[in-house]
Amino acid sequence: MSSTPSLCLVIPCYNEEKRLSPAKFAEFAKSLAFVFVNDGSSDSTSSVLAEMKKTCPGSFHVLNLEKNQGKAEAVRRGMLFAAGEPALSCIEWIGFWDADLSTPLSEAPPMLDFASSSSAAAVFGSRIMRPGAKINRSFFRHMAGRLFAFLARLKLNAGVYDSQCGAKIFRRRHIQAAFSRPFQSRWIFDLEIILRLDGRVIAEYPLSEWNEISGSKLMSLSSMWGIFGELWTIGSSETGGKLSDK
Ligand SMILES: Nc1nc2c(ncn2[C@@H]2O[C@H](COP(=O)(O)OP(=O)(O)O)[C@@H](O)[C@H]2O)c(=O)[nH]1
Ligand SMILES: [Mg+2]
Repeated sequence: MSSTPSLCLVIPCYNEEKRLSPAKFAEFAKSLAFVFVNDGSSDSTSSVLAEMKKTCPGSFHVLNLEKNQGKAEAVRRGMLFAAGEPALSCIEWIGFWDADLSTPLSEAPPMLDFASSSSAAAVFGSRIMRPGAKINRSFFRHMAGRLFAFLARLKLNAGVYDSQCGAKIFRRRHIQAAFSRPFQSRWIFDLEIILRLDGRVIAEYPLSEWNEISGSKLMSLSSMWGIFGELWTIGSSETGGKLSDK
């Protein structure tokens, strides 16, 4: 791996003092740059991040949002920060990655190689259950994900296997198209990104490993209703609510 990072990952952090693993991020500080977005956490996330930054000042950047804005807005702000930060201006790929490292950071370098050798504008991590891959996901979540993908195809013509995985990377020149405007949805902004990138190639990278980590702040039975409800509403102002047939 080269010493100049080619990939910067934005890590949205909301009350992550217990789940953040400074050692795991430090292990990748030579090959990756990180922008941690502290989204108005009320626990000690901000001091954990400040300590982490001291250990790797060149690779770790911290953006503090005063009030909690939700994952979509925290990611959006982090992506725009990374794209505009002079110290990161040589980095061609910028992405976002869940703080709990459900997708281990060891997936990032091969995903970047895959992306760099493609013509894709964006590459999404995809939790495809296949021989040899360690995808540790509950049966319920897996089935909910399959149903969601089916409905997303039906409603938006979004033919993507896994739109909701929290590991996605983007070529720098497409970041404005995907992130310049605030998202309408709270849970499924990933689908809004797909709609915004209409006409550009989005590739899916089959992850070798993904682990369900407890302590989810986004997913509950009640949020499922919100998620399916948002699917029905987000389309209306994004490219007429449906991707073009290509
Ligand atoms: N900024 C922000 N991030 C959040 C919020 N809720 C969850 N996240 C982040 O979103 C990512 C995924 O959250 P997680 O709780 O693991 O949800 P999961 O997708 O159900 O596993 C983590 O990086 C969280 O810190 C929130 O309100 N604001
Ligand atoms: Mg999680």
